[in-house]
Amino acid sequence: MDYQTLALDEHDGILTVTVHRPPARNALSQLTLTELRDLLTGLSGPRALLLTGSEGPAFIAGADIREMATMTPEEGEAFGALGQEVTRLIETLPVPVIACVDGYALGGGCEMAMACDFIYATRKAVFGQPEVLLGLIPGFGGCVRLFRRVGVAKARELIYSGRRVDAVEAQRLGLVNEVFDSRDEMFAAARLVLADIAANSPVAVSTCKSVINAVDGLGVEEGLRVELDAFRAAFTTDDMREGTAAFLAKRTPEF
Ligand code: CO8
Repeated sequence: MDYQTLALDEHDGILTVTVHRPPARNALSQLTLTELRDLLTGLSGPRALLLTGSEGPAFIAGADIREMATMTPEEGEAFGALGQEVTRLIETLPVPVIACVDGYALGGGCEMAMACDFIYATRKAVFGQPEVLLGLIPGFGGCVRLFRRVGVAKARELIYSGRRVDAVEAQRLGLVNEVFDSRDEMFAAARLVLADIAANSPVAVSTCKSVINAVDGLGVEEGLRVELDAFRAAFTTDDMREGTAAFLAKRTPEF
């Protein structure tokens, strides 16, 4: 399929999705969000995804302010719902997703990154939720996901102030997994970690992702129940028989 605001590239089972709107600093327009939704709905095939922005000052400079400026409340709600749907599609994809952030990840850009499993960043990356500067609030999951990553006190501070943080501070806060000197190093490291993950049972990795998503917000007892059900289900898989047999036979498993 042809996309006007996305560039796709698939290598070794890793699909790189690049938001490509350089004149608008890769801001998320209705078209971009619709294209992301169409791409991600029912996506199967790739064993992992990298989400990034076209090379330049920004990863994604947020939701499209030009479009939002004249929206009615109903249009704003529909736009927010579309953005939330995209973040949820990313979050629940059965394969690992890494955000590769090189430049500004503001507002909806930070929210897109937070929907990914890990965030890798270059030293040039800048994160923030500056919606209140525009009379808006985070609408693509920022109020829901930021405190889960950085704790409620820091999330409140960042959301109320709109303050931007650089990559090193974002890593210290727990938002970013790793910081790299260059874009190339960041992509190489992302591919390396995905290659490591690819050596593991894909069913088990995907189950871990869905359990971690499912227990988010549950109490300990309920969470442990969800984990136990998934643990039980692992015993029905060929991967579990192969993985344990390979360990005992001192050979590499074939998943
Ligand atoms: N939307 C639309 N256009 C944008 C955006 C954006 N978010 N960001 C930049 N642009 C455009 C500029 O308008 C400018 O266009 P033009 O050339 O036509 O004037 C062009 O990109 C270049 O912008 P700058 O000259 O400002 O570029 P710089 O490299 O100097 O600065 C920044 C880059 C720091 C990223 C700066 O552009 C900036 O601060 N952008 C806005 C960042 C922001 O506030 N983002 C949050 C937006 S709100 C949001 O994301 C809410 C999400 C939830 C929505 C829920 C819906 C209900």
